Amino acid sequence: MSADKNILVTSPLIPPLEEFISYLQQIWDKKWITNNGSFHKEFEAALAEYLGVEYISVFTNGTLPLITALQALNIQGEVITTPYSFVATTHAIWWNGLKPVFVDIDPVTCNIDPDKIEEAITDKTTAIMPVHCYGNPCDTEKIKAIADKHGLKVIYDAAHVFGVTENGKSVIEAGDMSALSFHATKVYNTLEGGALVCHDADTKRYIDDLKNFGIHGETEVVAPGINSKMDEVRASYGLLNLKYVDAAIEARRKAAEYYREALRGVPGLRYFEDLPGVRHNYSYFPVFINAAEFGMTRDELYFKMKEYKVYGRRYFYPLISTFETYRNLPSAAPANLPVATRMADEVICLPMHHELTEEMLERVVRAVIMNSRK
Ligand code: T4K
Repeated sequence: MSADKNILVTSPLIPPLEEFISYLQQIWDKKWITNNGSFHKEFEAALAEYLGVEYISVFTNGTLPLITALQALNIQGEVITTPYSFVATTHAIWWNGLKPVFVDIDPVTCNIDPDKIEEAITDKTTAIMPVHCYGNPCDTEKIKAIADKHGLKVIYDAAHVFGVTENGKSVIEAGDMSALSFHATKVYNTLEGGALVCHDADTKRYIDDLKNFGIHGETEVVAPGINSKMDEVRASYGLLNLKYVDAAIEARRKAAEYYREALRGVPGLRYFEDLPGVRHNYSYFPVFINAAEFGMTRDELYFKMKEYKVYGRRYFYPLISTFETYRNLPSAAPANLPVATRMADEVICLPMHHELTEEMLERVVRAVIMNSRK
């Protein structure tokens, strides 16, 4: 009985060590360890196929592709975004010397509310950076219509949608570019890593230059790029991990099914159902606590759960717009972001990963229910 064991919010997908060692052996033999090596090339091709996209560039993490996308598209002035995300989304805008403009979210998906985007557009707006939060696809059609009408670029923060499809199509095909994260805490990881998806060979070439200091060929530097190249060790690990990700997503789906069944009808507790036509990846399992109906506040529940050694996380609280760097922006005013403010105050992400056993799931549910009025 593992009653004393901590149940953490996530656990990384790690490939079998023996298989990884055989890949390492090949790297050791070749003595080619970074700068577009053979595993890097093989990994990009395998990823493109797995994700159903044509042009993808791998990076050292998920933040640098966001920063690089803004540079590759020469974005200026103001960028419309969501406050309900990991802080890297807004930091990427800030690192480019651009002004983030926060727009409220939709309570059904926790994604930017497309109906509120147009009122935030000014003559300085050049781009929109939405997030497919928790793996729920944004309303990409509506966002595209607004962007086309106003001549804006769209860069999706696609950190949470690895492998997610909508009506059979990869969600990361939407927009001008999409940035993925392969961090340890994600559905799929390369230790640290990320990628940028674009739509044509010339743009991919330019992105590949930008992630290599802007170097093109041997003697030319086409732009002030950064060093964000993935090394051979991580590329080989990523290649290997692709073999195991489908099984991991299936295990997550079963965990989500268990939670939904066990928590159905708990007063004051809400969770997402699968969206129609979407193949989800179950990257997170957020629940939202209405204190009056549930019987305690989100924070009370969060700390009570810890007493049962169940470690949820309050993703995404506090809102990005409340951090010191951003809180004085006019769009950061809580009155401008009522839905995001409420959701951030109500959310707990329950443990969600591919190794949760039925016994662990039961313990999580018990820790939640014991503290509700049910
Ligand atoms: N955009 C979005 C929407 C994102 O969510 C993220 C990252 C990014 C962009 C940026 O992508 P990257 O540059 O990171 O590739 C984590 C991650 O560091 C971050 O990648 C992630 N989002 C964010 C939502 O969460 P923390 O501070 O919560 O991580 P930490 O260290 O507290 O770990 C959480 C839990 O995971 C631990 O309780 C145990 C488990 N864990 C973690 C690690 C690192 C493990 O079991 N093994 C591990 O190796 O930020």
